[in-house]
Order: sequence, then structure tokens, then C-alpha cells
Amino acid sequence: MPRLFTLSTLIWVLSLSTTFISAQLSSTTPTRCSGYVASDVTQGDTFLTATLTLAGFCNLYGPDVSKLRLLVEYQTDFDSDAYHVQEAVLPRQHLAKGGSAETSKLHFSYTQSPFSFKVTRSGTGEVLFDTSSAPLVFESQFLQLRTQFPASSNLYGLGEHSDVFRLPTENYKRTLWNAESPFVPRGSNLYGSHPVYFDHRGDSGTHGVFLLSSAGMDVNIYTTSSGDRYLEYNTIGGVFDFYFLAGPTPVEVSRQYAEVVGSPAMIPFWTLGFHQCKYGYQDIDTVEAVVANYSAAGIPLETMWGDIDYMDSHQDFTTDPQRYPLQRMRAFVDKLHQNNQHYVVILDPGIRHSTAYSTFNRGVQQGAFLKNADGSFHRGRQWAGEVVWPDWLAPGSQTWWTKEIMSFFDPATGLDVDGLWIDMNEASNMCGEIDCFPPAQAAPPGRHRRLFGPFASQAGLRKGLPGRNLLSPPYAIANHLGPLWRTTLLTNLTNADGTTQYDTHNLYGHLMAQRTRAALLARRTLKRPFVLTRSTFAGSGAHAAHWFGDNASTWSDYLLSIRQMLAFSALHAMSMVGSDVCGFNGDAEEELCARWAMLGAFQPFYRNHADVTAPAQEFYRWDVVAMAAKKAIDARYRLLDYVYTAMEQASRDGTPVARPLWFAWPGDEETFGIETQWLWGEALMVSPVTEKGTGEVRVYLPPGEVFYDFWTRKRVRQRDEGWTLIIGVSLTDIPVHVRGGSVVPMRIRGGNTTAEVRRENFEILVAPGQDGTAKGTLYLDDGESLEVGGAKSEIEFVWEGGRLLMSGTFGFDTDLVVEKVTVMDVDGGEAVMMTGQWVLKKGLAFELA
Ligand code: MIG
Repeated sequence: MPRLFTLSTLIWVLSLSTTFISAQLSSTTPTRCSGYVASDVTQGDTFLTATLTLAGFCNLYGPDVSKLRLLVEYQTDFDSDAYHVQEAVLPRQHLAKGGSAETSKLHFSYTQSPFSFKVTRSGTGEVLFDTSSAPLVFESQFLQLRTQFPASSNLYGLGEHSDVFRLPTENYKRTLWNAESPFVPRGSNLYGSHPVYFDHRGDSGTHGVFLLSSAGMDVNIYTTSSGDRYLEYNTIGGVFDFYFLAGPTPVEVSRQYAEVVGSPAMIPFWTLGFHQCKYGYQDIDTVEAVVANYSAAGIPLETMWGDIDYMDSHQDFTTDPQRYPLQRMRAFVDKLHQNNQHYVVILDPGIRHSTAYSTFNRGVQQGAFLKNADGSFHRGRQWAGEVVWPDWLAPGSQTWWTKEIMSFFDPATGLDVDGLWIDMNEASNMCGEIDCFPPAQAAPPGRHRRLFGPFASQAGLRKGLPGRNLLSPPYAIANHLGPLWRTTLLTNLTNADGTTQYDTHNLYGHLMAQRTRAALLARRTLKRPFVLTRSTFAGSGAHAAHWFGDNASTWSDYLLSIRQMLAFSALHAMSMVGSDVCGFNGDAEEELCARWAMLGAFQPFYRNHADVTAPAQEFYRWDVVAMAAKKAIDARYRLLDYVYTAMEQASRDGTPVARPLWFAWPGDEETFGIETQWLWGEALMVSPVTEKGTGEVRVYLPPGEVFYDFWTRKRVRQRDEGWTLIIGVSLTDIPVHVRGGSVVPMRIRGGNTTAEVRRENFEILVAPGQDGTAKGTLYLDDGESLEVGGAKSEIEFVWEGGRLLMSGTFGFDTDLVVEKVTVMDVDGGEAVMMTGQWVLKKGLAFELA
């Protein structure tokens, strides 16, 4: 009896995989592939299985796989060689809950010949996914599946990309292949791969489709001349393992997706503070001066960052003896900590290939590095020069990496960092040729047969189909760097577990993040780790935060940061994300940097960072930027608990922190294309300046809701239709609105550090909705413990009939009080203030005096 797989009844899984391999090739090229025929259909209450047999050869890009196994809604161990993402990389056993076709919100049906399937909504019969318009193609290096969608669909997702937030539906291609991406090119694959899309159809609901595959792929979205719309997967490997997320609300799709890939890891509280970084701080004196300048300018600086400058010849786990002597750095970090500030440094995956380098030698002992087929180390170039590459799938790589991290970042003897920043992990290889360091000898005969043999699978691990061209597959995805191997690891390398880089390339950064998080957990078993990663895969949020890479100091990239934030936060289960504030490449000018300082203050990860070739752009360098930053940081810090509360919920159930407007107004078409405004948590709407030289912002206000200006606390007229409010702004303004119906917990004032803010009392800001009521939540804990147990407060505020009720659990020990309650007035009058000393220890009701 097969083991029942998933699922909450809201999620269906469908997996197509090979049963065995056909080596047959047809002699003629068919004009049209004829697809597969389903047979041996077994249908139970909770599952369906079938065998799919190739009806006629297709051979589009190599040999067809003649028989496939179709598996719907449950998972079982079956023999197959087609590579599938390892359970250890993305666990999904937790999904085994059991659902049934009876109660599911989605319904699966199929056509026998040629095989195709449909996923429909059980209640309405609405077709969500339908593959009947083209035959399924399943070849050893080319898989194709096409679904159609109606004109009412609005598609989002399939990151990481820099294109418009709502995906174009005509002649559009999304390529997923993790790649070094300087200047964040448009229309191309970037640093991460997230093969999930949201299909939002207004009032009829939203659903999601996740293809669990790490294969390189092109997803084509197009409209034919007759108006039919298709989304077509073209992958170069793996299997078709689909998860259909029923929604029907957008937030529910986010939660269901997080249930599949893992919710974002809970962040340490301090990481919500403001961070400063720059590539090119040439020595520790420079770094100290930056910290001092921030303090002198009165701009709160929470965390200082160390880019590769701190290392000795760019080698991980070293410091430069002249420019960054370890003892000086230790003293510097101590001082930061005394001031409740933090320090994070960078690590690159490229490990210098030298027996004079002890980190390399220890990695060799642990079998931590990728090897060529002849057993020699695979070498490439990264910042440390000629390097070897960790094989994150080798168990020894964890042992080695953890030990390196624990000893170099040992608080007693080494650098007592508060988090780690992992870069270049696509992996980015500066060796642009096919192989800068070819192996000394060719692979001995037979070696590949053993590695890629047809019966290599063991315990569910599938190492990939045999006989593939792993360097130049017949179907070339539109990788913006060209061949698959360019500027990365050779795709024909074999990992320690027998899988290949061809199949696992898109997991390299994700694995490094997983390993790094595990190492930090070993180092500090009781504290939440903080890892910032450049490269990601589906589910990376459970291990790390992400910044959007090497953008530029341009208005275009300032705006890009909004849609990238929305994609990661709302669609890819990664809450802690942000761009390099003021831009990484190029010269940030004053106005842009002032605007970006404010923009970043309302995004999750808030770090100013610039390239070595860019002029310094710390906020204190311009008076206007300093003023804008101070004002924005003060507001951010007063709202820290509100955001932290949202972060905690995201880590628990996948509810996104930053969301597009259509998440809240799914029926309002006006919102579907908006990518310059967003919801910051449940209650706040942010509408930044969108262009240079302007003194106003056009703020779209969706229909039927009361809004309040966050800054003036004045009510904005409510209308039955959506409308655009034009707000005049100075160089230090960013429009923020509070949605009627919300209660926003704030601190009475900000502070220089998040630790200072945490000592401030609360103001509860009440924004009554049209019906005069409002509610909101506040989550409190110590801000750093991995397991808080009962030492947390989950407080709910309800405003109704002139009374504010505070209820919930109060396990977090605090003497802090609610010092002030401000009720913004529904009638457009002045805000009502109440003062008092309401201790956050037990439920209470405050009467409006
Ligand atoms: O080749 O470490 O995206 O943030 O400053 C560039 C130097 C390497 C790329 C990262 C960037 C970082 C830089 N790194």
C-alpha cells in the first residue's frame, strides 16, 4: 500500500516521473509529438496512479522516455533514475497528512489518450490548469508541459527576475538558472530560482502552481493570434512534480506555498535595524570612522558589515594582518557590542587551492570539495584566486564548514560576529572559459557508467538519467550568460551523493545557506542565526535572508526593489529581503539616496551598500539624506514591534510581511498591476515617490475603505470607488497610510539602536474603520531565542464602542506599559489621546474618557 502523501485538502500534488528508460530513437522526425497514453489507472479515495506510455516518438531534443509514472496526491518510493530534488534539500515528508479527493478544494481529472490532465476548483468547476492543448514531452534532457489560462488571469512569480511584477502574457520567457547578474539585467535569469507562480483571477480567486524542480528551465508565457493563452514549461531535466495551491485568497496561497517549501526563518530582532556596508572600506580605521560618523550625525546605525576587504588575500576565515589585524577587529566588535550594535561579515564559497591554507587542508580531510571525474579537485577562480568548491552535498562539507565557522568566529578567540553574509554562491566562477584548470587526465573508462548507471537509485535518491550531455544539452535555455557552465561550476561534475551539478546547480546557494545556518546554530545553539544569501531556491527563506544583488544607483533600480521585495515576500516565502539601499553600482546622487533611505525604511532588510568603484554613500554624506534617513528610521523603529509581529506570523504560517495591494483588494482590478505601492504588514500602505525631481506622489486608494495619513494622523476621505490622491512631498517625505480597521502598536519613541527601542513604552495607534471598530496584534519575546517556549506575549487589541480591549497571553516578562492610546478620528476631527500606565502583563479594557 503506498504511503499517503499530503496534504492539507487545499494542496494537491502531482508528480510525473520515469519508470524506465527507452534508448530507442525514431528514424523520422515527427511533425508533432503525439504524447502519452494513460493505462493501468488505479484510483483510490485519496490517490490516483497510472502508467503513461509514449504513443509515438517525438525526439525533439533527444530520446523520449517511453514510460512514465503518474502519481497524484500521494508519494511513494518508486524506482526511477530521473533526478529529483533530494528530500534533505527540501523536505516534504511533513506534508504527509492525508487529504482526499472528496473534501479537496481542487479536483483532478485526466484524458487517457493522448494523456492530459486538468485541475479544477471543486466548487465551481473553474479550470485552473489544463494540459490538453499540447502533448506532454518527456525526454532525458527536455521536458515540456503546457497549460492554458484565461484572459482573466494575472500571473506573478517565477523569480528571481527584474521584470514587471505582473508577468507579461505575450511572448514572454522566464528562464530559471542561477547566475551572477551584475547590474541586475532585465528579462533574464538572476541569482535565484523559484518555480512557483500565482494566478490571480479577481473575484473568482487566486491559486498557485509550484513545480518542484531544480532543473534549468524556460517558462514561456504567450498568447496566440487566436487569443489563446499558454504557460509552457521547458525544462532540461528533473521530473514534473507539481503542487497546486488552492487559495482561494492570495494570502492563503502564500501560506499554502510556505507549507510546502517551509516558512521563513524567524529573524533576530536586531536585524530589523539599519545596516551599513561598503565594498572598499580599506581598513579597520575607515570602518571605525564610518561608525563614529553615523553616531555624530545622530543617525541610528545598528549593524556594520565587513565585505571581502577584511580578509587576507580574500581568503575565508582570515583577516588582513596590516589593514584589519584580528586584535583590532576584536576590539572593534567588542565596542560595537557594548553599544548594542552588531557586526556581520562576508564569506565566499571559493576556497583557495593551496596546501599553505589550513581551511583548504581541513576541507580536503573531510572530503568537502567537488572533484573531477579523475578524482582531482575541480578548480576555478574566485576572489581568493585559484579555488576549489565546497560540495555541499558531501556530509563532510557540513563538518568542515561548521568547524571553520566555530573556530574563526569563536567569541573568545576570534571574531564575534552576529551573522554571516554568503556571496557568489550561484556559484559564481570568474573562470569564464569552459574550464580554467582542466583535469590532468581524462576520466577513466567505465567511470561514468558507474556514476550515471540506470540503476543507480538508492533510498529514493535519483541521480539522473544516463547518457546525457551535461555540458551542452540539446535544448539550450536562455541563460543570459550563455552555456550552462559559463561563469559557474562545470555542469558535468558529480556531487558526493552521485547527483550532478547539471541537476543541482540551482541548489548551490540554497545548500550553502542551509549549511551556514546549521553552522551558526552549532555555534550558538540557543540563538536564532542570521544568514544573508545572494543565491536562493524555493524554500531558502527557511534558512536565510536575501538581498537583490548588484543593482545600480538609478531610479529604475530604486523602483525595482519594490517589485523584487513583493515577489520574494509575498510569492516566494522569503520575508527578510531588500535591495542595496542607494544602489550598489555607480554614483548615488543626493535626491535618489534620500528617497531610497526612506523607501528602505519600509522594506524588511534595510542595508546601504555600495561597490568598491562607487563613491561613498553613507547617509550622513548629504544633509538632506541625513534628514530623510533620521525621519524614516525613527518611524521604522517606532514600528519595529509591528513589523516583528508580522515577521513572527510569517515564520509560523507563511503570511507575507510585504504584500501587493491586490492581496488586500483582490476584486479591485486597478490594484493588479500596481508595483510602486505596497502593504507593510496588515495595516500600513506605503506609497513612495516614484520619479526624480517631483514634489508629489499619486497614491492609489482602493475603494470602500477609510485611510489615515500615518504622519499627520488625519483621516483621508473614503470613497466608494478607488481613487488617486495626490500628495505633495518634500525631500524628506514618504507617504504612508494606515488602513481603517487596524490597531498599530508602536513605541513612544525610536532610539539609537533596536535595544534602546526595546526599552521604550508603547503607544497604541487606533485607526477605526467605517464601522468604528479596529483590531491588531502585538507579539513580544526576547528577540533572539531560538525557542521562546512560553516566554512570549501574543496580544490582541480590539477597539469597539469607545473601548480598547487588550487580551491574549502575556508570557513575556516585561515592565513596559502602554503609555498612550491614540484614536484617529473617523469624523475627520483631531486624534483623541489617552494617557495611562497599562502594564503589558494581563488583559485589560481601557475606556475612552
Ligand atoms: O564580485 O564582495 O553582490 O554585494 O560587495 C563582486 C564584493 C563580489 C558581489 C556582491 C556584492 C559584494 C561584492 N561581491
